[in-house]
Amino acid sequence: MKLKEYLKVYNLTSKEFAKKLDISVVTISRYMSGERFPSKNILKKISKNTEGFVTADDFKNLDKEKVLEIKDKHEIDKLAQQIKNGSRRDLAKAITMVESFLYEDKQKTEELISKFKEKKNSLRIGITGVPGVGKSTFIEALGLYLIHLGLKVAVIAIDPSSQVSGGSIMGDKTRMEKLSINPNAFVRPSPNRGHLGGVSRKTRESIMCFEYADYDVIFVETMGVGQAETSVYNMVDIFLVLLLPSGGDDLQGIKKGIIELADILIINKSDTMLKEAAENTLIDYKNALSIIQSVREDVNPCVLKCSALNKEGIKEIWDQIKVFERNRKKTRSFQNNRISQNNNWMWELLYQNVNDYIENEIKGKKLSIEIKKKMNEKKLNVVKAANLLLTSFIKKI
Ligand SMILES: Nc1nc2c(ncn2[C@@H]2O[C@H](COP(=O)(O)OP(=O)(O)OP(=O)(O)O)[C@@H](O)[C@H]2O)c(=O)[nH]1
Ligand SMILES: [Mg+2]
Repeated sequence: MKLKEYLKVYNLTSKEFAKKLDISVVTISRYMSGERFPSKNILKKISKNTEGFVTADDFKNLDKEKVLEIKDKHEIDKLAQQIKNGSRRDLAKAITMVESFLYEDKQKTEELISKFKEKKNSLRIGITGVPGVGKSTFIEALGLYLIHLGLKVAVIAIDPSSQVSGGSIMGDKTRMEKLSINPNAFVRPSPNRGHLGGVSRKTRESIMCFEYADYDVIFVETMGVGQAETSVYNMVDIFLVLLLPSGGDDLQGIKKGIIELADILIINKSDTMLKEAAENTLIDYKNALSIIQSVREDVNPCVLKCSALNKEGIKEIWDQIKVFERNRKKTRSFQNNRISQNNNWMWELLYQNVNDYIENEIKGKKLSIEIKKKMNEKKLNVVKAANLLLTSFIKKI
């Protein structure tokens, strides 16, 4: 860890730290800027005073990094400003950068996100349901209604996408034709790259970009497969589960676990011949909810019906969402939920980064290949081999 970063975490000034080492503040500034390299003796003292987190490696190439940083920082400053000014082109550019897995883009994303301040009055809404239930049609109907109310709407549609190319295959298949061309809306299909069965690793960063660009409501549409729902649930304020009208007594193929996450269960396609079936399904789920315990403590989930296609029942759903929002803000559970989501996100990112590090920096190294060879020759058992890799590389992470 760089000394500068260490001091920042502990709110220590260079002067205070210099005193601990018994050196002048000028000297410590030179170490931090890369102008001078600390002696062995000083390095020992630094290590002792930083729980071993700041080592000799952290003082190498500091001057080179700085030149790169200034150039990139300038570019990112400009990008952030353009997003704030409402440039759609730059917003799209930022999201592409955020979604990128290139090391350089990752660094730029970190810089960009550090510029963002949390938009206090945004609302993040997750929407899930089996394929074809009408999620996109519903978002289009509700989105257009919200724009009519004067709000700006963003949609992140998580793409089932080819894991092979890693690209987005949904493209024009998002079925939000009117919303996607509205100047107060931004529809973004997002490739999932096989993470958690359908949720893009970068969805949270994209949400932040939209909020910085002053979008009021951000929808996240997920495919309703695997663990995707839980993952989206953990990044939104309100979670909606769309259901189909069914024949009556069966509670569809949807997992009970998903019902427990829902704030509102919505029976869609309550129109034409399905109207009566929708009414029966509504009653079934109302009964089911009386015996299902919601995951969130202060939530009394409810069931509503609508026809996304005919735009019926949309206002009632929005009114209910606003009731949830108001009540939770009153009890502060809304704010507390965001704080705990943020904490979980930090750990999640750490796991992801360690995973990336193993993939990119450890697996291909000569030492790893050699250890693997020894293991295959039965000269090293698998547990020992894994531990050896861990202890060899952990110092470098
Ligand atoms: N009758 C009726 N059809 C609807 C309604 N909502 C959506 N549909 C139709 O259902 C089909 C699927 O709708 P989508 O909105 O694409 O469903 P989705 O859940 O987003 O589908 P995936 O993204 O593939 O999971 C389309 O043909 C829609 O026109 C509705 O309220 N009533
Ligand atoms: Mg869809």
